[in-house]
Amino acid sequence: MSGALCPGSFDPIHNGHLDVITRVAEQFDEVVVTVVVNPNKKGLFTIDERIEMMTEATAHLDKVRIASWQGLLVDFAAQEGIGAIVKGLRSAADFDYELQMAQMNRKLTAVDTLFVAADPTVGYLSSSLVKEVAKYGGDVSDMVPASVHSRLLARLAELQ
Ligand code: COD
Repeated sequence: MSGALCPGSFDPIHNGHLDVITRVAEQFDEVVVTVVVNPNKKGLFTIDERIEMMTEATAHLDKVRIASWQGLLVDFAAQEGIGAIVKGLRSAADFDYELQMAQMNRKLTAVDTLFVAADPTVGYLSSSLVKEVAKYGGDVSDMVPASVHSRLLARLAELQ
């Protein structure tokens, strides 16, 4: 069985992430979507909340499993017996950042990184922009799954 890792912060998952995950699931037998824990960065949502939202948003995708990991991603790939990391690319800026990580990961182990070009309908999305727009009252309801939207509005209201 060939598997792929789709890693990220997913704080929170948005429709650009979901598009990439859906397309990767069409190409691989199993996709392990991995919330990477960064202990130095406090997100808007806890890791458990992110996992819950991602589990709900991908419930219709049979081949997708949600996991979390703290540490080097290549160690998680080795633990899972997975040889491919798949990332979405929105721009040349993403490419510059991702290429360096892909080469480092290749140097550390034999893992390959594959890139999926963002769909033009959702390629402008990032978790930070979605949070910023929602914080100032902008409508992000068609940028995130419905359950994420309600949790996002509730969390922002709590913080006010
Ligand atoms: N359309 C398509 N793809 C998108 C979109 C969009 N609108 N938005 C984001 N993406 C892609 C991103 O390019 C990325 O590939 C993925 O979705 C996740 O995005 P984010 O923003 O949730 O996550 P990032 O970029 O913060 O995640 C970075 C990682 C956590 C994956 C990275 O830091 C990592 O691998 N850390 C583990 C520690 C490690 O191994 N460090 C050494 C690296 S060499």
